[in-house]
Amino acid sequence: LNTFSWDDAFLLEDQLTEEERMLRDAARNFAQEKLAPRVIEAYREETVDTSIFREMGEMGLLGVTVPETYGGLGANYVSYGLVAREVERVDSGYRSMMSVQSSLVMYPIYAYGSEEQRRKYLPKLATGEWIGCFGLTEPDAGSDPGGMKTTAKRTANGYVLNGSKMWISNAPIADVFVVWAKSEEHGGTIRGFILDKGTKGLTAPKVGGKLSLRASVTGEIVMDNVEVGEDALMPDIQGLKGPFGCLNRARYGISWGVLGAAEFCWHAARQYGLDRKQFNRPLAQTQLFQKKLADMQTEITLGLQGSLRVGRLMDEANAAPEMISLVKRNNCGKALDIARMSRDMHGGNGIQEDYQIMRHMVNLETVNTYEGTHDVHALILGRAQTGLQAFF
Ligand code: TGC
Ligand code: FAD
Repeated sequence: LNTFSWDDAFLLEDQLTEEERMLRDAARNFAQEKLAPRVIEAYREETVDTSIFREMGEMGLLGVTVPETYGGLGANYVSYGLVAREVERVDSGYRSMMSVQSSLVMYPIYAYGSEEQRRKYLPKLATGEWIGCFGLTEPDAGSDPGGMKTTAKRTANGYVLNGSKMWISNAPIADVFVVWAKSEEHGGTIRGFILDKGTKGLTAPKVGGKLSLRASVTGEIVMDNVEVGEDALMPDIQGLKGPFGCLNRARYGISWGVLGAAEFCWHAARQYGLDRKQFNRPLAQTQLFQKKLADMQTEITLGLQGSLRVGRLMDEANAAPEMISLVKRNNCGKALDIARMSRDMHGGNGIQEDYQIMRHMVNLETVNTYEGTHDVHALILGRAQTGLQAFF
């Protein structure tokens, strides 16, 4: 029998290809060298550093799965997940910036857009020269996006959009806005539009007062008679399956990402327990402490295997949305539990910014809520196994 690697219990490493490991290592080095040194201050001061997009673009971390013809990396979904894990090991907000750009802006333009739209937007989004955002949620339509009020009405040359979106990552700094609206011309069906910053009537004020995800900026999108040409409509998608198709990819990436944050909290708790003595022995030499470490190790190991399995199925085009709900829900909930446990195991130091645990913990509160709350994913899984839908 083999020796046991405490931090890679099921030998995930052996299940990756050489290419996947190389990209993962590059993402890890980038995250540790470029992102980690600035995150504590960025979080405290709630400042968003837009140069991060260009730096991520240079590293090839934007649009990992988008074909190279459009500036992407043309890599697989397992690679995308591995990148999310490395970025979120530093901060969920940085992963959010990366995953909105990749899965919620570049993916729909690639999958649903016209050739002109792909050529116009994707290369600049891939380099990070342009920043994108994704507007689905509204003040009165969160878990139930089908209840959105934003409308698109036909004009002689295109469409006029009215409505407002709420809680939109990257919106205040965005150049490109992918927004979803009910189109009168299409009988009230939801359609996707690409809006450019600076269009008359389009504004994106910042949402203030956030106590979570402070290194990533969040805003509203206000559309007051925003007139666009026909070329703003993404031609190849209709209905809620448009935004959900993007969310499948982002939710999958999150399932890996949160485990990066959880691993940070677990490793820190282990080290803290080895270093700190109380009652004349290391904290790590107590049964309760070891039980908590074992729980963390178990959940992270199982969660990573789950995400890897779903990633491989995505790469074979054999994944179902419910599989993604399962790993998004499980891994977010478990990562949040692990961060809370690690906070506790650090005692008073657990609330101190230098230890970085509390920041991960409060970030994970957001990640457990966005892209479908923990309970909404339970209802998706409940519907899939009973055939009964319990949303309303
Ligand atoms: P439902 O009747 O279930 O479905 C309507 C249509 O959509 C299709 N569909 C999907 N297609 C692809 N992938 C999926 N995952 C899909 N889920 C549903 C479905 O087949 C149907 O198609 P058709 O052709 O028959 O019309 O719709 P519902 O209104 O009953 O949905 C209920 C529910 C709760 C499942 C859904 O609304 C939901 O998932 N709610 C959660 C909302 C959400 O996740 N919002 C995320 C906003 S974006 C965000 O948070 C970004 S944060 C990013 C960051 O910073 O990292
Ligand atoms: P609600 O839907 O009002 O839910 C409140 C509570 O009720 C939750 O616990 C929920 O689980 C529960 N609940 C809801 N319906 C049911 C039901 N039928 N049965 C039982 N319980 C139910 N959205 C975007 O479009 N783009 C973005 O870029 C984006 N970024 C975000 C960034 C941040 C920092 C945050 C906080 C949110 C972001 N969101 C974004 C919005 C996010 O997706 C929503 O907050 C989320 O979908 C939940 O919607 P809600 O906040 O309206 O909560």
